[in-house]
Amino acid sequence: MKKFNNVIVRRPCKAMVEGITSNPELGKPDYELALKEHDDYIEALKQCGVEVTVLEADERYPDSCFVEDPALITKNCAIITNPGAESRNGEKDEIIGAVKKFFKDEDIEYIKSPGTLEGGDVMMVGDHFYVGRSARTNEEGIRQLTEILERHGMTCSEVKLEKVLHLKTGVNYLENNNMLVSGEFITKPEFQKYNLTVIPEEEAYAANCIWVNDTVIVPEGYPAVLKAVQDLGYKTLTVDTSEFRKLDGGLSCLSLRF
Ligand code: CIR
Repeated sequence: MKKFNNVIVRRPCKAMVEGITSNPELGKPDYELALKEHDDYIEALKQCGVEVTVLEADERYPDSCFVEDPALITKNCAIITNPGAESRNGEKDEIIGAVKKFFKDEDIEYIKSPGTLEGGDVMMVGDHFYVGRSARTNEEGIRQLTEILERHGMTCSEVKLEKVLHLKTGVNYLENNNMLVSGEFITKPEFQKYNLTVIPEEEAYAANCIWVNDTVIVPEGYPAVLKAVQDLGYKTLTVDTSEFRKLDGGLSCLSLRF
């Protein structure tokens, strides 16, 4: 099934070495290697049949390659978020130009302060959106998102997060009722209706896989997850994301897919 035609990514900037991390013990990202991994990521997306828009690196925002957070794109509207991380908040103004190439002004919505929201907290399952209440996404942000989605014919429900950074750090939907779950999401009542694949603790990072037009891109180096996804019947591609992992980032964070 071809669902996505377009993807937006932003090149990593040199300042990424100063990006936010909860895992400083992994060390600073190697910028040159990050660029190579980003090239591979773009190539994998192209193999999934999408047109990739590549935005220029923005040195003012160390985490700006994680374009999933300042915007949320749905089939009916685009939503510019209001990132809860202070050093990232300005990224929302820099993604608007790219979004405007695909959406008319009246179809672009905005999350406004005091509401905060980051796209990594939003998981799309058909016309329903699960949104994680996290350190980055607050109650008012969720209220505004719900109102916007309902106005555009979609629905939304909240998932409380206890441990992970973003909702999609630990749970991802692979279409066809298939969902990858790790850690705190394994037992969430709202996910029990899906065909759950439980990700082993030692490969938890790889819960962040992305479905792109019937291919699933899996981070390189997680054999149990790769096999589980292949056993579900998907064609797979792997991309090494080692340098983005050092900043708590994964495959979904690096693109907007629509
Ligand atoms: C941050 O802490 O905001 C970045 N270092 C990582 C963002 C990852 N984005 C995502 O999970 N959607």
